[in-house]
Amino acid sequence: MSTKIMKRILVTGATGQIGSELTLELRKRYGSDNVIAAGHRRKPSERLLSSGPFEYMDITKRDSVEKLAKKHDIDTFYHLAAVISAVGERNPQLAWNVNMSGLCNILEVAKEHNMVRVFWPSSIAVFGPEAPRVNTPQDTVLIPRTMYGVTKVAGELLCNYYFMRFGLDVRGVRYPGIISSETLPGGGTTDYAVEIFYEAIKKRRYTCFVREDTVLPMMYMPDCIKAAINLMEADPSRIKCRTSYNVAGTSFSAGELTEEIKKHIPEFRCEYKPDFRQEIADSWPMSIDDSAACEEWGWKPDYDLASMTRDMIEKLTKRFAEGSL
Ligand code: AKB
Repeated sequence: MSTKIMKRILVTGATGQIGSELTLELRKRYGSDNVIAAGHRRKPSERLLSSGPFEYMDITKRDSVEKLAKKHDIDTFYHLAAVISAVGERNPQLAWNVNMSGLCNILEVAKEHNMVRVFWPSSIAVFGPEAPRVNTPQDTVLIPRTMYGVTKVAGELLCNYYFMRFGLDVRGVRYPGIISSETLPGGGTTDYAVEIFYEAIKKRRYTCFVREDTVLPMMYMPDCIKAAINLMEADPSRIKCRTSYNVAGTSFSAGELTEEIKKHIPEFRCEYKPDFRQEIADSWPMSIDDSAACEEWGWKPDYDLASMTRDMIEKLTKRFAEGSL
């Protein structure tokens, strides 16, 4: 197993919710010019553009991936580009194409160029209603009901295959819903847990697309970034799981989130009008057993519902006052 050092990193999906913040953190750690941000459709923010190199790339075209890898002498991929759950249910063919051919291209180029390491995020969407919903174990039955979940299960197996067959150092985590104050998520089932904050600040009202009693596992962005970086920087001998690790942040219901926001904004009101995303939410875990990640590479989240809510409200209030929300 490679003990070579990661020096030149390409982040796919760098304009997305996770990519836009992870790229900035990687630039701080590895040097601005050593972290290349790649995006496709979404316009990159001023901060992303001014802090280091940015390139357009079509992840579904192997040539496009190969060209950038060669041009920038890339040795590490953080492959975040994906179509997520709700958009994937509207266009399953697109989700299959982007998620599977994208991952295949990344793994092939990484293998062919003898790269040091690949990070690829899986999701709680790998689980379906047959899996235990409380404290969902690392190893359990994976029969997802969404195309996004299908591509994550297939992707996990593919990553494991490239590790076993070619010795490629691929690492991944199963992210829960991610809550963040910089970039909005792009069409997931857990998006309500981000939108609710934006609307609470802007309008003091929100119509939530899942029931009040819907409980899902969530994670605040600083923990999300910490999970990716800690896993990628862990000694290879500590990584026992090559499909993807369960990682937990904090679990709460939509109603509990509303109550927590009301502690800061007492006039805030939330209505609940479930749509097609309710069925997806009901097929996912309510909480996650992440003991393997904790024991093997020292995973530990920093934020709970109260500390995350406080920080989100502080950050979004500032952005609102500056006119950038
Ligand atoms: C989604 O809701 O689709 C994502 C996820 C849990 O992977 N946030």
